[in-house]
Amino acid sequence: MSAAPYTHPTAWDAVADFLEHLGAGTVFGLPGDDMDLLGALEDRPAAAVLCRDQRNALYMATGYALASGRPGVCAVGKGPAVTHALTGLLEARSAAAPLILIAGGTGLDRLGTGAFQELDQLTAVRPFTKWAVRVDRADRLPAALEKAAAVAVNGTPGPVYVEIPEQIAGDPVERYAPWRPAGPQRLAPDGGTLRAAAERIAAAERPLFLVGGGARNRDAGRAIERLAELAGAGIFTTASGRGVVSEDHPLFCGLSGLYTTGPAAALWRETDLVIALGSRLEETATFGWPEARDLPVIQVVAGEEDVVTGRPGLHVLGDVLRAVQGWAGLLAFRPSGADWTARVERARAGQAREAARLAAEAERAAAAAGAPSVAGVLDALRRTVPGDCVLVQENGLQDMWSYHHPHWSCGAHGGSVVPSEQTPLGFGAAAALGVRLALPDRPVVAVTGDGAFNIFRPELPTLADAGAPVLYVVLDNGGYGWLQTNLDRVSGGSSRFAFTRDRPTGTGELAAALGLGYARADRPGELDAALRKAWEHCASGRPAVLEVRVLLTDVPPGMDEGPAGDFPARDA
Ligand SMILES: Cc1ncc(C[n+]2csc(CCOP(=O)(O)OP(=O)(O)O)c2C)c(N)n1
Repeated sequence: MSAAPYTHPTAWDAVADFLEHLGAGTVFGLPGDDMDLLGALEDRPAAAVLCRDQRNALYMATGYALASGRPGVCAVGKGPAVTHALTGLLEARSAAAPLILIAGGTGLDRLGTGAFQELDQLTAVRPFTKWAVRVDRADRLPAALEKAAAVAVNGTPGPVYVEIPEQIAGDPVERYAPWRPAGPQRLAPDGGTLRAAAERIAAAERPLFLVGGGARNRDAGRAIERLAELAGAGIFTTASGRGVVSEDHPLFCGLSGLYTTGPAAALWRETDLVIALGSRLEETATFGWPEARDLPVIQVVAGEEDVVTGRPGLHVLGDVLRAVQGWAGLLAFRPSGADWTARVERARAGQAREAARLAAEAERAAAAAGAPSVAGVLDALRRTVPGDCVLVQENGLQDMWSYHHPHWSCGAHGGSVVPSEQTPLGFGAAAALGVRLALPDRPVVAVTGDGAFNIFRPELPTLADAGAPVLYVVLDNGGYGWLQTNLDRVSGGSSRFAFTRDRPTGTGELAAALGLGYARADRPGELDAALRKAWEHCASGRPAVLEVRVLLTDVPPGMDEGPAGDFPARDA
C-alpha cells in the first residue's frame, strides 16, 4: 500500500486544513470543552468569532454565507450546544444558505451509557439539514468533509452537519489526494423545458418577473433586467431576492406579497404570467396574489425540492443565470406591448407618490407626539450612509417600513440580507456581524426592533471583539411592539398584560463599557445629529448603536388592517 501523501496529526487539524481549502475566512461558534479546533486554527489564517450563544453563531455564519456566496462555517460542542444551534439550522435551511456545522460528539464506546451531554445529535439535526453525518473512523473524515461541502453549496444550498465524536478527535488522518474543488456547479436547464417556457413568456401579454433569493449573485451583466426589458415585464423581488436587481430600474416596482402596497399591488391582479427566478413562492411573497389556479407561473429553481405545483405553468430546474441567458438567446421576443410597459412604469411612479404621502403622514403623526418617524429614519439613513451599504433587516413591526420600496431603496450598488420565511427574531442583528466580516469594504447597517436587538445583546462583546463596524439602528418602542399591537387589537387596549414598557434600555452604558459608538434620538430634531454621530463611529472602524424612540402607532404600509394575526386582512 502506498504511503499517504497528506497527513494530519489530529482530526481537528484535518478539519482546519479543509476549512482553509474552502476559503472560510472566519469560523463562528463556541467550541466544546476541548480546545482542539482552536488549537488547530492557531497558526492558520482563519479568524474565529467566539460567540456567547450557538444560535447567534449560526445566524452570523448564515449572514456571512449569504453575503459572500461562500459556505459559512460553525463549530460547536455537543448535547445542548447542538440543540441551541437548531434554530440557526432552521434559518439557514429556510434561507438556502450554504452552511457547515461541525460539532463534537460522545465517543462510540460510551454511547448509551448516560455519558456527559450525550444526545442522539444526528436525529436532532436531520429535519433541519440537507445532510448529516457522524464520522466514526478517522480515515473517513476527508471524504465526509468533501461531501458536506458539495451538498451545502450545490442544488438549493443549505446547512450540513458533521459530527466529530471523541474517539476520532485525537487520531491522525491520512489523505491520498488533494482536497477536491468545492465551488458550486451551476447546472444548465434542460433545453426542451427552456424552449417550452420561452414560448409561454413570448406569448404573455402582461408578464411580471419575481426575483427570489435563489437569484442572489446570478444577475451577471444585469441579465435579469435586460430580459425583463425585452419582455416588457415589470420586476418585483421577494424579500430574500432584494439586492439582486437594481431598484433604480424603471421597471422595478418593489417587493411582492406582504410588502406590495398601493398602485404596484394592482399589477398582481392584472398580470397573466409570473416568471419566478429563484423563489420558492412562499406565503409572504405570494400574499395577496390572485387564486392559484388563475395565475400561471414559470418557476426557475436549482433544486427539485423547491418546485411549487398547484398553479398552471412550468418549472425549470437549473441555474437562474443560465436560464435567463438561455431565454435571452432563444426568444425572438414579441414585446408584451407598450401598453403593459407603460402601465408598469405608471405603477412605479404611483407607488413613489403614495410612499411619499404615507411617509409625510407618518412623520406628521410622530412629530405631533414628539417622536422621530421610522420613514424619517430611513430617509436620514439614505442621506447619511453611502449607496453601497448592505441593509440587514429584522422582522418586527416598525422595522418593516424598510421592506417597502421606495421607503428604502436598494440601488445598483446596494445590498440586502433579510430573515427567511421562518423569521427567527434576532437573526438580522446577529447576521449583520457575519455580513460585515464577509464584506469588509462595505458599509453594513442593521435596522432592528428593540426586542430583536435584546436577543442579540449578549453578543455585544462578541461584536466588540470582532471589531466589525456595523451600524445598529434600534427602533425602541419599549419591547415587542408587534405582539403589543396584536394584543391591543384583540383586547381593545384593556388587557392587564403588556409586551412593551417605557423604560431605560441601558444600551448606552453597555456600549460605553465595550468601547462601541452610541447615540440616541428621542425627538425628531435629534435624529440627524445622532445618526451622523453613530455613522462617524462606524466610518472610523468602530461598531455603533443608534437608538431611536419610535411610536407603536408608527405602522408600516398596510399593516394596520384587519384582526390580529400573522398577516393583515387584504382583499385578494
Ligand atoms: C424566535 C421568534 N419568536 C417569536 C417571533 C414572533 N415575533 C414576530 S415580531 C415579534 C416582536 C418584535 O419586537 P421588536 O423586535 O421590538 O420589533 P417591534 O415589533 O417592536 O417593532 C415577535 C415576538 C419570532 N418572529 N421569532
